[in-house]
Amino acid sequence: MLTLCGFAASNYYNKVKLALLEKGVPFEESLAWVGETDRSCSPLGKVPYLKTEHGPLSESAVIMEYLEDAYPAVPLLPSDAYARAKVREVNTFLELHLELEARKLYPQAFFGGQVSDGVKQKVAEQLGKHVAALAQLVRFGPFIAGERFTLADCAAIVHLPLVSAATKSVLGQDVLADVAGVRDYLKAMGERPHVQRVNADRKANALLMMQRYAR
Ligand SMILES: N[C@@H](CCC(=O)N[C@@H](CS)C(=O)NCC(=O)O)C(=O)O
Repeated sequence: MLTLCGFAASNYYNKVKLALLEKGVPFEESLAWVGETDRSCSPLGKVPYLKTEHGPLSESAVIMEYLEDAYPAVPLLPSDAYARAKVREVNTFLELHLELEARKLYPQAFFGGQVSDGVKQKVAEQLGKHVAALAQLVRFGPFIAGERFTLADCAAIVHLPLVSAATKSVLGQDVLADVAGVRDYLKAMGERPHVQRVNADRKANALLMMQRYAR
């Protein structure tokens, strides 16, 4: 049995959890807060990490690819090589160019910290360019990379709401507000039963996390 380790308020944890649920792969969850992770499984102490019968795996993108290879029955990538690459392209823009950039705002958006004006200005500039680039790639047809639910949807569903919330809160403007189709897409994805489970668990875990920080 696979064990997904981390905490359900984490977007990267939830991306993998959603992939496991959508693929119908049985798994258990094991709560590991940042600072309490098993470094023999996750060398940088990041979550999520996955315990498999063969040993541990860290880095969510690697875990997603492993799940595709090891559990191909319900694929989250198309079979054609170019189509697979196009899904990975959308995924890379979402994670590398949007989420990682917006993440610089999270200390102020979600953790009561402060981000300097210099950082805010740089992030706003970068996200302006990167969001326009992503808009060129997304399909919403009805899924983010086309006709099928893929691993790029797992990423979009967990990352896009955070990018919106962080930029709205810290920059005063949701950088995704003008991207046609995002709002309807997220609404439609939110109706999927597995997304609803992930979101319910996320909310419960976020409360727990706040209580921990308040101690
Ligand atoms: N590249 C990593 C990023 C994961 C990540 O940043 N996780 C956050 C929680 S959402 C974390 O563990 N942060 C603690 C840290 O970076 O030390 C992945 O895709 O798994």
